[in-house]
Parts: sequence; C-alpha cells; structure tokens
Amino acid sequence: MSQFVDEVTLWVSSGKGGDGSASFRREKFVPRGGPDGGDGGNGGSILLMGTSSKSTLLDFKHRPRVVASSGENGRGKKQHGKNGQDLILRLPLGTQIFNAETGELLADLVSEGQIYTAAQGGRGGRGNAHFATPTRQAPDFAEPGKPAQEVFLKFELKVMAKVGLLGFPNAGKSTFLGRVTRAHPRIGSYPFTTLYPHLGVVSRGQPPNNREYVIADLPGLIEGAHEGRGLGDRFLRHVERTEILLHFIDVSFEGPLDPEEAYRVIRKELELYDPALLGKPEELAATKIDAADPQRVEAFRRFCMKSGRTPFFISSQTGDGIPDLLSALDLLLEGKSLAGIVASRD
Ligand SMILES: Nc1nc2c(ncn2[C@@H]2O[C@H](COP(=O)(O)OP(=O)(O)OP(=O)(O)O)[C@@H](O)[C@H]2O)c(=O)[nH]1
Ligand SMILES: [Mg+2]
Repeated sequence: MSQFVDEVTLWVSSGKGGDGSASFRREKFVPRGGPDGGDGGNGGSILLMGTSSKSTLLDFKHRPRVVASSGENGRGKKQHGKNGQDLILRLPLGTQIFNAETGELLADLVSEGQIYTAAQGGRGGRGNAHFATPTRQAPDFAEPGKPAQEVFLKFELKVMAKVGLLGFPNAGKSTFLGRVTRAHPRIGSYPFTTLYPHLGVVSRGQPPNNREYVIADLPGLIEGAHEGRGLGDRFLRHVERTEILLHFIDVSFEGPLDPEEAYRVIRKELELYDPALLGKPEELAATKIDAADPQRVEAFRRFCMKSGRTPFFISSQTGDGIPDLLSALDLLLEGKSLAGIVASRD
C-alpha cells in the first residue's frame, strides 16, 4: 500500500431513465396500426459495497465524480431501451458514508458484501403501447424516463479492529503486530516508522474452536499530537471502533524515563481527541523486556499495581510474555475480566 487515505469526498450520480417511445405500427396491409412504442431502459445505480480486500480509500482520491450510464430510450416495435449499467464501488470495511452537504450518516459498511444504494437509477418511462384503452386507441404520448439522482458523498474510513495498539513512537507496536499476525509492517529503530494504520489478523485456538480477530497497529503518538505534533492525532479515529486499547510502553534503556508519565501522555491525547475513548477497556504492556532496564521495569510494575492492573511484560524479539498477553486478550474479548490473573513472567 503506497498511500493510506481515510477520508474522501465524491459526487455520484445515477443514470437517468430512458424515455418511453410514442410510435405506431406501420405494416403493409394494416393502414392504422396500433401503438407500439417500447419502454425506456432504467438508468444505472451507484452501489457502494464493503469488502475486506481494500484497506484504503485511495481509489477515490483523484476521482471527483462517478456517473452511471443512463437507460436508452424505448423504440418502435415495442423495443425496450437498454438499461444503464449499475456501478459498484468497492470500499474497505469500516467505511462510513455521509451526505457531504448535510453531514447525515447514510450508511456504515461493516460487513463483507454489504451494499448501500447511494443513487438509484431513474426508472425508464413506459412506451405508448401501455396507454391504449378501448376509448383511446391511439395514444400519441409516452412517459418520460425518471431523472437521475445526484448526491455529494463523504467517505470516512474507521478501521474495524478488535484491538488497537497505542504508544509512543518506537514502543514496538509494529514489531508485535508482525510477531502475532502475518502482517509485515515496516519496523525501524527511529520514531514514526509507521505512517498509517496497519491491520493484522490474529488466529487463536485450533479448529473447530478457533477464532480470529483483527489488531490495528497505529502510528505513534507524542505529547501535543492533538495540535498536530508528530503525525498528529487524526489516526485516533481508527480506535473509535476498537473494543480494547493496548498501550505499549518501552521499558528498555531507550524507553521513556517514567512509564506512568508515558501512559498519561497517551491518555491525555485520547481525551483531547474524544473523551469517549477513555472509557474503553485497556491493558498495559511493557515492551522489549529482553533489553529491559530494571528501574523502568520496576516503575512500570509499581504503577500497574497502584492502579490495580495486571502488568504484562513482553518481548516481540524473543516471544516472552506474548502467550500470556494473547490469552488475556482472549478473555477480554469474551467479555470476561482479568481480575486475579497474573502474568507468569515478571
Ligand atoms: N530488543 C527489542 N527491540 C525491539 C522489540 N520490539 C521492537 N524492538 C525494536 O524497537 C524499534 C521500534 O520498533 P517498531 O515496532 O518499529 O516500533 P513502533 O512502535 O511501531 O514505532 P512507530 O511506528 O515509529 O510508532 C525497532 O528497532 C525494533 O527492532 C523487542 O521486543 N526487543
Ligand atoms: Mg510502527
């Protein structure tokens, strides 16, 4: 994915319905033939479909307008005009469709194959063959096609993930995602390696009791993200729908000096973005324990104990602590509490 786009506007228009035809039969030995005007074809509709095979709205960034074809007009000899073609626009799961002018939420594409009709094609008009009655045998009129519908839309992608990874740049979020899923996010020893959210699928258990869920690796946050510092906080829209927030705090010698302070900075940015995010279930994990600084580890543990949380300690390099963390996430996703659960490794 070369570029991640999570917000676009787009004009869409359906096709107009074709006009019905007003025509009369002309045959050699039938001097006054009856009406034989065919119906107009229906205009094409604009359909929006959710699909897991797309992960960005990039396709629509440079496409200001999408128009479906109109229905053809009906013709004599009761010939039906051809229908216009429906256009199906495939959008990533989690795309919300708004009316860009009124701000009204029109649809939320959350499941595979879900379809929303954004603009209905105009119906074709009926030809005069339909309008003959015993008292009006030669109607010389037909129905016009119905007009097209045009609407100005805004698409907003909010990824659908169960778990969202939060933390300072370099905390080890992408490395973890690469370890527990098949995703291959870029990993770097410098901040802001991750520039847009990455999703990965975690597979748990053995068939037939297995289950899968999606984890979102988000770009790192820093203090002042709400004012645009670093990569800003606009990616936080992608945790709006996650069930669980997983905070990563680097306890290696390179990590923040005070783990509690690091956690508070992230919480503050969440609050400034949307206070509702503070109410989501969350867990804390200390990362890079293979290279741990004992003082940072101790401070992290103390903070967790003080605030009544289970401290998780992981290394995405050695795999230490990851099974415990994943088991805890399983419990949380089943709606259970972690009360009394103690991670086995430190
Ligand atoms: N020793 C050790 N290093 C780790 C571990 N996990 C990640 N790292 C290193 O930490 C650095 C940052 O890792 P990333 O996974 O890219 O960090 P990130 O949180 O995704 O960073 P941003 O994308 O910039 O927000 C890389 O050099 C990783 O190799 C770990 O468990 N142990
Ligand atoms: Mg990253």
